Amino acid sequence: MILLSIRGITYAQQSFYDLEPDLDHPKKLPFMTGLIVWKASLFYICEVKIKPLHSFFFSIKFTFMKKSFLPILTLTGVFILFSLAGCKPKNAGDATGSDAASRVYVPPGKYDELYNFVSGGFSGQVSVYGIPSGRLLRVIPVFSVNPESGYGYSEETKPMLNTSHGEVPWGDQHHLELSQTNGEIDGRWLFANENNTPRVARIDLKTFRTAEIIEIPNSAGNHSSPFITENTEYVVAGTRFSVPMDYENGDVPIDSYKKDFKGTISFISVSPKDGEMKIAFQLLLPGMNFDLSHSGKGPSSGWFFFSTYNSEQAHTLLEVNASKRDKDYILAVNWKKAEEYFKAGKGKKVPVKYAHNTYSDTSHSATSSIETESTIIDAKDFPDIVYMIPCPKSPHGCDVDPSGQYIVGSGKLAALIPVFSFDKIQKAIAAKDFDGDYGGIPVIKYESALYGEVKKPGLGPLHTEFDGKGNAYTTFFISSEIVKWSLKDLKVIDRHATYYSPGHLMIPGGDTKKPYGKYLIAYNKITKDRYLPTGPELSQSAQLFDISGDKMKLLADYPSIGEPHYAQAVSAELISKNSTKIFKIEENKNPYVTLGEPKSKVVRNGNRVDVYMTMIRSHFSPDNIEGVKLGDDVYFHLTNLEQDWDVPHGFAVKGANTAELLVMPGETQTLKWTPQIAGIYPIYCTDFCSALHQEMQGYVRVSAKGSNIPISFSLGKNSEAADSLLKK
Ligand code: RUQ
Ligand code: CUA
Repeated sequence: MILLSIRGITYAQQSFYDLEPDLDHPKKLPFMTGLIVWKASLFYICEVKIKPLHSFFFSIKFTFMKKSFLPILTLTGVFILFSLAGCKPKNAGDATGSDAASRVYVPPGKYDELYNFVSGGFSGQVSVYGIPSGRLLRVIPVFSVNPESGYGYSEETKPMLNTSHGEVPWGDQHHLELSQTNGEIDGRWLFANENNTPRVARIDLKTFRTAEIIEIPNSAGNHSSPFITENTEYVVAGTRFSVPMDYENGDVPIDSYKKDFKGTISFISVSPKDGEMKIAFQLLLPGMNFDLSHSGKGPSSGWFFFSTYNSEQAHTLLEVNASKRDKDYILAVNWKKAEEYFKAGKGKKVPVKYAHNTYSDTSHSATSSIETESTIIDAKDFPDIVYMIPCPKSPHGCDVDPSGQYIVGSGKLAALIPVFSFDKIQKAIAAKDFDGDYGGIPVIKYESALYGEVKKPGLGPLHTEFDGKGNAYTTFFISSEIVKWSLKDLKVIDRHATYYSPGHLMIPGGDTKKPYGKYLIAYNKITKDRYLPTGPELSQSAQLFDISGDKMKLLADYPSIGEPHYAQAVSAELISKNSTKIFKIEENKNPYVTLGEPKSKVVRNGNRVDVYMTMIRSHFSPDNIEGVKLGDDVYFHLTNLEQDWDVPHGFAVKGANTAELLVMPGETQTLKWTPQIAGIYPIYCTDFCSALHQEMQGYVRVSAKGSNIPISFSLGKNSEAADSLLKK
């Protein structure tokens, strides 16, 4: 009942809170009134109807209802009210016209203007779209095994998914950041975070493949990541969940949160030459949730900003307990200073265990090694590294404008958007204009850091990007809209509905010094009625807007893969000119490469059988193999001898429970196969590679254990019966 009361009050409170900013937004008034009636009725059900009955039956029933139905009911209510209140434009589907169609039309055979890299959320992958067409160009496997390419299945790629917890085959990928030089996208690498088992990946944009994955120790739920500094000196990784540190005993009661749980922000250095990542140092911070971040630029270069929530340090029912305080914090981190301390040996070395995996395009294999040490810099011992700035109501997005002067914090439950000024932050620090400390870290006075507030912007601000023309665009989850406002006077200029509930948004280069303010894409969490129904699961959706004029214009909708969070986009030219077409066969250093058909062979070593097999249009060599026995582990090492762009060959063998392979020109990949039943096993190519692709096949004979059939292999050696038929 206490819980219900809290819930009821939170709803009621929230409703009034929500209403406040919108009183002078007449269109929203009926909607807001409806919302309040709706929430009040929930409150009524909770408090008035159920409380007097107070029966065991009802509390059970309500507990169940609360868990499973309440959010759905609320959501349904919001949607009903949306349509009742007419918040949704009359003809949402017709909001675009033929002009919009021509703006996104890319004629057959023509290229898109931009590459758009989109995080896959719970799919663990990254997808690549062409903009403005919205055509899906590729899904890049990163943190999840991928049946399309054999990533995570082939012997060569398995180590990429190794962690200190063993192999993790499915991750949760939220944010992406393209590498930068002087605050501008340089087209070399794409960084991706994994939340669940904290990791950061680097994708090579020559090959569109994951080149490196580094695990983050002393972290859990790596959410404020992988944001980068202006010259890609560092990629950061801030823990979402505070936890006991890996180097301390973690077997503690959960309610010892305040005492034992800590947060960290890791600075991963990136080698300017080849991009290789290394955890340089980790900042130790008070226990709370770290959410998002962005680096400074221009005047604020050398600084990094992070949003945090749960400064209440709650460890249960966070939806209520972490929303109690009026303000949480934005962290301003002087990373240059921290780096100085680190280089001067001021950090503390601690024992940890984390995996570092790299993929080589010459050996065509990954290696995984376990690192055992990390350097901790305890922020409270160094008073000039970290400062906290109060920010209303559980901030989520933490975005820095192209000039590097303004830092925007988006409080999920706030009725306004605070914009902080870097100059004012510096002045406040110099004048020690503090309001006490939080866990030993100085708290700058809100007013002293504040540039101004965007008043009555909308409901549920989440993320902000910039167009480079003095405007900011913020997504509003609850009121389902994008709001354009001016950085100069913080006035709202335009608003446009999205369908529905946008999370992140992206303007190409929108978080760099040089945004390309022509397009904006909103990534919506809920699609409901936007596409043909596909059973209980509906796809998330992207919406492309033209922002070149004063008013935003909706151009197109297209479904996305997994759940997109952040995204990046860049002019196609910057990436396409460097795209790898083939791997040179003479540079292939895979230990199991077969350099030419005459070298193909099958070798037995105890119960291990290594098949050195080649592929070229349209046959395998060898394609007949005998002498494999039950109890053998067979390793098919496939080398694709092609040296032509876009001619991969596939490989499949019946009954293989380690998937299949897709091998690129000049590459070697290995499939491990442990046959379970004696008999004849066809093998074949799975990728339609030539007119005679269906002929690209062969057989493997598997004999009983202890049989004395010797290993033999051949290509083109037909039986006499078959050859005599040929002669006829
Ligand atoms: S999040 S919808 Cu994982 Cu970046 Cu804000
Ligand atoms: Cu090779 Cu089909």
